[in-house]
Amino acid sequence: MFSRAIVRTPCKALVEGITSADLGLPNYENALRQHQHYVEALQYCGLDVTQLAADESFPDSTFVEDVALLTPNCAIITRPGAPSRTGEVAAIEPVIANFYQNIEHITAPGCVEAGDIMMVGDHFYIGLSERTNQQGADQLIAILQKNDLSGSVVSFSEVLHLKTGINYLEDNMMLASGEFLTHSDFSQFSMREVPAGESYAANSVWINGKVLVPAGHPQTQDLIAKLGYEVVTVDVSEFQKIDGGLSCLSLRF
Ligand code: CIR
Repeated sequence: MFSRAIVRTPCKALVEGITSADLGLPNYENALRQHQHYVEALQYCGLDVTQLAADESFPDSTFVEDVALLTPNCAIITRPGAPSRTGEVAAIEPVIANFYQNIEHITAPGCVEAGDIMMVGDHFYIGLSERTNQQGADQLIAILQKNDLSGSVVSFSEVLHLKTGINYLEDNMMLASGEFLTHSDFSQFSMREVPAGESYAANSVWINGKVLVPAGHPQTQDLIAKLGYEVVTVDVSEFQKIDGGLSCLSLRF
């Protein structure tokens, strides 16, 4: 169960965020509105939300998930692999220090973005991507082991971050699309396939027995509801325009 979340208000420079999508530029006013609804959805899931002020120095700074991994035993400040995002960590550490005494760090030449990390109980799957390298994963696994947790690396090629394509819905269930459906690292889990045309909804988020699902993905909403979860839909279409999903907009702990 989670009790808290940290989010950061989108900045006006959001329109300059890194993107591979062909969906046009985000509209700032809409992004602000959608972000506020996202905060309300987190609160509805029982989380006490700390909302940080917009940081104009970093266009992608609203995607706070990538800059830290918050576990029950320790916090780990990552080292984003995107050069324009590396500096985001300095602003998040003092915030995390309000909640954690045990703070560890990924250091050069290691790179990790926590969108590549999926928690399954005490184990953390670490995707190797263009943003997370082997050195970063090795450092992270050593830190996890020191803190009575474990980690393992996952190779993939089709998406930006690991959690762009697969997310744990608890109770041994994975919600997945594409290459992850048949990935040998996840063969022990019960796979739930994201319906065709809705792959963006693979990034749905389990929070305290409810599941946040991006609006506009009715078949995925239906699938998750049939699994017995209360579905909470949130429109994050402005963030999708710059490759952001539901999970990246918060740190949950
Ligand atoms: C980026 O490319 O870094 C941002 N535009 C999107 C980050 C999305 N984060 C995530 O999936 N965890």
